[in-house]
Amino acid sequence: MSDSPVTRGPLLRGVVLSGTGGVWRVRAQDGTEHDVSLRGRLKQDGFEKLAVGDDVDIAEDMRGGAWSITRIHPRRTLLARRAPGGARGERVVAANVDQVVIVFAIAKPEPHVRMIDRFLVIAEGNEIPARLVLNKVELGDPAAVDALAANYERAGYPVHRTSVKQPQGLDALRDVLVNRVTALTGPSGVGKSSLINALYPGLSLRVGEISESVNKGRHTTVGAVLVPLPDGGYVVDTPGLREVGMWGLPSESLDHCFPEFRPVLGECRFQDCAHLAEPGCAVRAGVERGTISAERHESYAKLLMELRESERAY
Ligand SMILES: Nc1nc2c(ncn2[C@@H]2O[C@H](COP(=O)(O)OP(=O)(O)OP(=O)(O)O)[C@@H](O)[C@H]2O)c(=O)[nH]1
Ligand SMILES: [Mg+2]
Ligand SMILES: [Zn+2]
Repeated sequence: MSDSPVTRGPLLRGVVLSGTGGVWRVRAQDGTEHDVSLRGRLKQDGFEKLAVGDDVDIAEDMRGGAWSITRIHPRRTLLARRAPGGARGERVVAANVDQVVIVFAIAKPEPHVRMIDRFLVIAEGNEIPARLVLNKVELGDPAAVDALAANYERAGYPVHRTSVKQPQGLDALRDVLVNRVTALTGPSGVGKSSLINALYPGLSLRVGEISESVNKGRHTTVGAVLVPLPDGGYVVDTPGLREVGMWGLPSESLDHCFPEFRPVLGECRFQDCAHLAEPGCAVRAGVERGTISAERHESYAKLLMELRESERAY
């Protein structure tokens, strides 16, 4: 590159914490943080695709003291919002997210099962493991908590029962955040910030507020923000996930996003069974037998209608 500066400070490896389009904040393995830009060649290679969570090499430009990204390492995972109709043109929310942690409250606000299932489908659609946190359990009748949890445990999701007000379940939750990149999500008021503050008292992290305040400012292109945790790992705050809009998942793939359906998906009488009213449907048979929760199946049906509608509109 004719205009490439002659860089050559030592290379540092780091993680992209945030970005505003041109300048990215990178946290190196030694804990130092740098504002960096993409170098000419990487930029030309189409790396407007660079995302929060990317694992990169950075180097200091010895002429100007500016830092730039010299290499983007292969991604483990990709949390992306697909274009409708299954077209390519996806919008990357964050790279290298290891898990999605979905927080709901037992009460105040009441848990909305359709919304829980929607978050889970987003995780499944991106092939990222998910777990559920039921917070404010001290407000609920234990039997009701168990009944709600059972729907998800039966589907194979780990469920954490937590309370910030009458502390419980906090150590177990901290254990699963350590050394992983976690997209923490859930509706407003369920206690996401309270949980993080209870787990990491020194951190005074206000998950949600960070990206919201950035997004309300001038830099509307800013998506997720990665927040380093004191004992290793990161929490990603993803405004894109919270909106839970249309993710462009092809409607035919929705059944695969319900893990408890998967074992029987080949057994329906019709190969293109939508698991609604078709005769010989193995999924509905599972609902009748009680191996698949009726609530989950109902969510599936609602989400399917939604996806089909958006496909028609597209
Ligand atoms: N009773 C009870 N209240 C809680 C618990 N955890 C959090 N809260 C309260 O719930 C309210 C909302 O908590 P936040 O932590 O701000 O919720 P949030 O999920 O971060 O909400 P947003 O930032 O709007 O997305 C606060 O008044 C908290 O004190 C809990 O375990 N039990
Ligand atoms: Mg919050
Ligand atoms: Zn079927």
